[in-house]
Amino acid sequence: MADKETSLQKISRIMYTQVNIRNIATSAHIHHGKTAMTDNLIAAAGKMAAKYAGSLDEGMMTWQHEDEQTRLLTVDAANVSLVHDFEGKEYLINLIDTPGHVDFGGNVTRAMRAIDGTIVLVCASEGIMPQTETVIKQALKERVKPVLFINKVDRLIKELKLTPEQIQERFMKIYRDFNRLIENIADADFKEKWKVNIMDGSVVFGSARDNWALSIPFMKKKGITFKDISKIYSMTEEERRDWCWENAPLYEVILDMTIKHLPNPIEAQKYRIAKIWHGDIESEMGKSLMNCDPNGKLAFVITRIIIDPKTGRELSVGRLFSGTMRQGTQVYLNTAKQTQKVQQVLIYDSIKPEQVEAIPAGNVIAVAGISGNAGETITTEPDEPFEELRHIFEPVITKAIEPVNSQDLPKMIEVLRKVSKEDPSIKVDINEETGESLIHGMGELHLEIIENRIVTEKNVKVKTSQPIVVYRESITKKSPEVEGKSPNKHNKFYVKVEPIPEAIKQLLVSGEIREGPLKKKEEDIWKKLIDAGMERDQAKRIKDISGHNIFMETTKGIVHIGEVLELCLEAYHGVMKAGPLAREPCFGVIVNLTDCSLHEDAIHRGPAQVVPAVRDAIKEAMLNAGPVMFEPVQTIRFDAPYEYMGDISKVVQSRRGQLLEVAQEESSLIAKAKMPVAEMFGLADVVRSATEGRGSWSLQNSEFEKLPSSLQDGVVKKVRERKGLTPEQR
Ligand SMILES: Nc1nc2c(ncn2[C@@H]2O[C@H](COP(=O)(O)OP(=O)(O)OP(=O)(O)O)[C@@H](O)[C@H]2O)c(=O)[nH]1
Ligand SMILES: [Mg+2]
Repeated sequence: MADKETSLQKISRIMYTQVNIRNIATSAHIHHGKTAMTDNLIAAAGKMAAKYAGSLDEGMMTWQHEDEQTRLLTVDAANVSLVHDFEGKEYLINLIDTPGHVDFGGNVTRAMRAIDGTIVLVCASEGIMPQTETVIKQALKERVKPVLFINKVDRLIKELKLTPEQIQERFMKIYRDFNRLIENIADADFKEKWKVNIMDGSVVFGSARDNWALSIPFMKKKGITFKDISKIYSMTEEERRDWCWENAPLYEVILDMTIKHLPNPIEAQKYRIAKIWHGDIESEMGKSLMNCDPNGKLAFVITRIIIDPKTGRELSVGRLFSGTMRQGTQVYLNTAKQTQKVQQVLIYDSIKPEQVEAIPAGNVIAVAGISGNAGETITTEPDEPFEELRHIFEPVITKAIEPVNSQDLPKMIEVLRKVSKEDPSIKVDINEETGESLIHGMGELHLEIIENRIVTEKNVKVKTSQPIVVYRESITKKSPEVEGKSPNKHNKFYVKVEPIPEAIKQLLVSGEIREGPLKKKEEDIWKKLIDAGMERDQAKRIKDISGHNIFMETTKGIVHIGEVLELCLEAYHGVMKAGPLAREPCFGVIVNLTDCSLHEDAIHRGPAQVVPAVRDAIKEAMLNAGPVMFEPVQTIRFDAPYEYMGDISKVVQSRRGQLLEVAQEESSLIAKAKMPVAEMFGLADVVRSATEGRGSWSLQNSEFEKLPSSLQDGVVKKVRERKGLTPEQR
C-alpha cells in the first residue's frame, strides 16, 4: 500500500521519472543561511519535528564533521535527497548544501557540475555580498539556473525595525542587484531568460531560522500582505510558529519555487552539455547526453570523493548524465585511463546514502568500488571526457608539513594523498625521501581545518611550518633560439620562448580557452587565439596548454618528430612545474620547439636522451628571456563601520597594499584593496583588533602580479634557500 512505502522506496520509484527530478544546490555568501534552510527542508520531509526545526543549538543535520559543529560553519558540501508533492505529483529533489566560506569555494565549483539549478540565498540585512557574485559566476559557468531567496527577513523587522514599505524597498534593491549580476555574467542566450521575477515566484523571501518563506504569488493565494509579516514578530513564539506553519511554510514555498522555476535534468542537459562536454553532439554519446537517456551510453562525472574514516570505503558522488548505473558494471575512467568495477550504487535518502541495484540518468548518485578523482568522467568504453572541473582560484597558501614522529612518515604520506583526493582544492607535493612535504590550500582557515582533520580524524600527529607563499616564474621578452643537446650528443633540440601576449593570457586565466592537450583539429580554440592576435600558422601548431603556458611545435620536415613529441611535452611540463629561477611553477610562457635533429636509431633517442635535452633548452631559453617572479595578489573587500576607515587604510598601507575603492553605505564602509598574499598572514586577526571586532574582510579576486624589482633577487634567494638548491642547480 502506498502509505506503507518507506522514503527510500519512494525515492527509488521517483528517480525513474526524470521530469519529476530537480538537481539543485544552495549557494550564497558565508552565513547567509544555506544550512539552516537545508535543515528545515530535511525536517519537513519528515526526518525531524518540522515545526520545531531550525534550532542551531542542536547542531545542523548536514554538518558531518566535528569541526563544522564547533566552528558553526559548513566546510564540506552535503548531499541530501527528499520528496516533495507539488500540484498532485511527487518530485525528487537532490540537493547539495554548499559552504559559503571562500576557502571552501572549490566545493561549490564541483557541486555545480552535478546540478541544474541553485537557490541563491541573500541575507536581507547584508544584501548582495562579494561571495554572492562569485557563486553566481560559478553557477552560470556550468549553466546552472539560479533563483533567489532573500533570507533573514526577521532581522529587518526585529533588529532594523523597518516599516513594511522600507522592507519592500530593501527587497527591490536586492532583486535589482541580483538581476544585474545575471545580466552581466550569463551567456548571451540566458541574460534575459534567467533573470528572476518577483511576480512569478522565482523570488522568495523569508527566514530560514524562523522557518517561514513567502513569494508574491503565494501571498496572493493566501491573502497575506506585508503588514501581516511585520506583525508576526509581535506574536509569542508559539503563536508565530503556528502562524508560519499555517500560512508560510518554508519548505512548501521554497520547494514549490524549485519545482516550478528550476529545470528537470532532461530540459537542463539540452543546453548544459554543449557548455561542459566538447565531444561530437551527433555521436551516439552526444545524443545520449543531450537526451539524458537512461537507455543510452553510460556517462557519470565524479564531483566529490568521500572516504569513510572507519571502513576506508571510498564513495564517488556525482552526476549521472546518461545511461543507467548498475552494480557490478565494468567501467572506464577516462582521465585515469583505467577499467574498474562498480561494486555498489547508492542514492541519498535524506542525508544517508542507501544502496540500490541501479539508478537511471538524471540523478545525483554515489558509487562504491571505483577509485578516481573528482572531475573524472566514467563511461563503459573510452570516450570524450567532460570539461575539467577548474576552480576560479588556485591554492596560494602553503605550509610545510611533517610527522611529529618520523616513523609516521609513510602513514602521513598516505593520509595526505587521501586528503587531497577528498578535497581537490588541497594540493600536496610529497617528497618521499626527505619527508618534507608541502600542502597548498586556499587560505589560512582551509589549512588549519585540514591540519586539524589529519590529527583528529586520520590520527597522525603532524607539525606544520609558518605559511609560505608560492610564486610564479615568467618571462618578459623573447629569447633567442637555444640549443639543447642530449647526453649522448646525438640529438639536438632548438627552442625559443616568449611571453604570452596579454590578450591571450586573459583567455587562459578566465578559462575561456580550456587547458589540456590539443587535438589535430581545434577550430574553436584556434579561432579564439587568432581573434586575440596569434598567427594562424602558430595557433595550429599548439600541442598543449597547461598552467597558463603554451607549447607549440613548428619544426619542418622532421621525419621522427611524432615519436619524440610526447617526450618533449614531458620536458615542457617538468619545467613549467618548476622553473629555472627558483623551481616555482611557471606561467605566461610560450615554448616553441622550432627545430631538431634526431638520431636515426630509435634506441638512441629515448626518454633519457630527449627529456633532459629539451628541459635544458627550455630553461636556458627562459633565463635569456628576462625571467621574473610573480607573486599572488588578492583583491579583498573590507566591511566595517565607517569610523574605522583610517584604521583600515593603515592596515592596507603597512602591508604593501593599495586601496582601490572606498564607498559609504549608510554608516558602513566598504573598501576594496589589493594586497600581496605574502603580507596577508594573520590579516583576519589584525583587522579584528584594528576595528574592535566590528570589521571583516573577504576575498574577491586572486591573481599574480610582477613582484616589485627591488624584491626580486631577495625572494629568489629565499625560495632557493628553503628548497636547498645550490647556485648551479636550475
Ligand atoms: N536572524 C536570522 N538568522 C539566521 C537565519 N538563517 C540563518 N541564520 C543564522 O545565520 C548563521 C549562519 O547560518 P547557516 O545556516 O549556518 O549559514 P550558511 O549559509 O550555511 O553558512 P556557511 O555554510 O558557513 O556559509 C547562524 O547563526 C544562523 O542561525 C534567519 O533567517 N534569520
Ligand atoms: Mg552552511
